[in-house]
Amino acid sequence: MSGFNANFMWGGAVAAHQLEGGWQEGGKGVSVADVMTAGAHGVAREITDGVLPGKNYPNHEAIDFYHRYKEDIRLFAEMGFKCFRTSIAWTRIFPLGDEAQPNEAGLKFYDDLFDECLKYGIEPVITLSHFEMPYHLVTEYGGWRNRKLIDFFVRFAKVVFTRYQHKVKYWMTFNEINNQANFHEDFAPFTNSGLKYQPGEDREPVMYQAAHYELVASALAVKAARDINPSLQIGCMIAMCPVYPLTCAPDDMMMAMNAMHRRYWFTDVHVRGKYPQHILNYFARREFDLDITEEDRVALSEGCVDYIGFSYYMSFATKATDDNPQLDYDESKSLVSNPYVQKSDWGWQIDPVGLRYSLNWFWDHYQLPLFIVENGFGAIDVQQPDGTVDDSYRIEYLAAHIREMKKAVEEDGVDLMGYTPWGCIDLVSAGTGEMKKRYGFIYVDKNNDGSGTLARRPKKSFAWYQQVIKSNGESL
Ligand code: P53
Repeated sequence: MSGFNANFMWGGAVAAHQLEGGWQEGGKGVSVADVMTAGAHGVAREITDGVLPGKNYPNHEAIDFYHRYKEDIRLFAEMGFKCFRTSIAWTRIFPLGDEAQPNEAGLKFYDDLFDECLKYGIEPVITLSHFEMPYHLVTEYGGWRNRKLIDFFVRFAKVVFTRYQHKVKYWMTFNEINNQANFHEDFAPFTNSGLKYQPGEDREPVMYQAAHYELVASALAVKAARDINPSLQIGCMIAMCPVYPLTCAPDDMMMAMNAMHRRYWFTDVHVRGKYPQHILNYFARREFDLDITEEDRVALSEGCVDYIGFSYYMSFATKATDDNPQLDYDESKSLVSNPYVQKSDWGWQIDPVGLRYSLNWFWDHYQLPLFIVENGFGAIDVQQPDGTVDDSYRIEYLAAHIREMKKAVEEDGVDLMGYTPWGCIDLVSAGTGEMKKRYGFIYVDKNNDGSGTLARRPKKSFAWYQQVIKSNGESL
């Protein structure tokens, strides 16, 4: 038993659009996150045609990190963060996405932000595309259904790799690239890929085409990073929700296997540089006519990632049904409730053991270093009249997950680089646009309707996580 190594990367994770605000400052362009209204559990966020008057767009101000980042990073430093995962808002660097030259004011903002982190010895970990691509690329090009997006993304990647190579070592290309496996809903296709579908359009091949262009763009970015500075480490970012069979009936097991195929082939391409045969056979069976060229195949094989970043919040369960003889997994209708686990107020299945399982699954498949770049408990926190928040349920959730992560490292021998819990400071929920779905160690006084002073205040979990880091995961 060895425990976590001495340079284990404890920290926290956020994404630019969910906390920065300042949506029009420093020359920033409109992103896909800027045209999404606030929803709620069971109420989808509305994707509007541009920014419309009278609508509530929670990401426009978010928690105003754009102006308050010094105060927030000081609090992260107080907790003892070794690293801080955020994203670079593409629209601060290329406001429209298709410009030839980057926006200096945007580049300067991230220079200052990274300097502020480094001042405290906090290493920035950066996602290039986290649900915030330029909206102009949606209206002018149809989002990632268009091959031209590859060049725009690679240009963006090269600019930021070059600019920040001495400040940022760890990068990831596309956040939760596999969320779009759930293509029947409007959310993931839009946030992942800027896809808007025509009524009646066959969505599935469009999703595979968009994902293919993203995978090629990711591979070309990895290759570019190595040319710019071989010390840069570029990872992928996968939303890991392991899919269990509801029973041990063989068909349920095959259904779960197919589900894993359909959700995680993206990882195979990122890591091994080629498509797994099962998905190629599926494309052939469904007669999808995808634009995948020989040049693309070469690019994929030359741009394999250095590590696997992933989020883990919950596990899924599935079962075979009579009306599905091929046992095809369709995320919008193949999921069932797991009777053995509890659920959050937003219906997310709480399953710490699933994290140990996921770590082993990734390690067994790929033998690449792993990085848990998101994990956390979205809950309604109540601030007491004296300003304190007792979020013991969050401490319990995180401690249970860290215990399982420890077993994966100590008992199972998984190579784990670090752990950055999601929403280390309260921020706008991606899925619902709410403020009230909180994840933070730091409470932010802001409400769903946009009211609040934006004041920051550590919760009970703040001191707890400080001890976790200080003891390198021993004191839980
Ligand atoms: P929210 C679905 C399933 C798993 C992770 O999510 C997901 C989603 C999308 O909602 O997103 C990731 O805010 C994502 C973050 C997001 C976080 O999980 O809906 O990378 O941007 O905020 C939590 O509760």
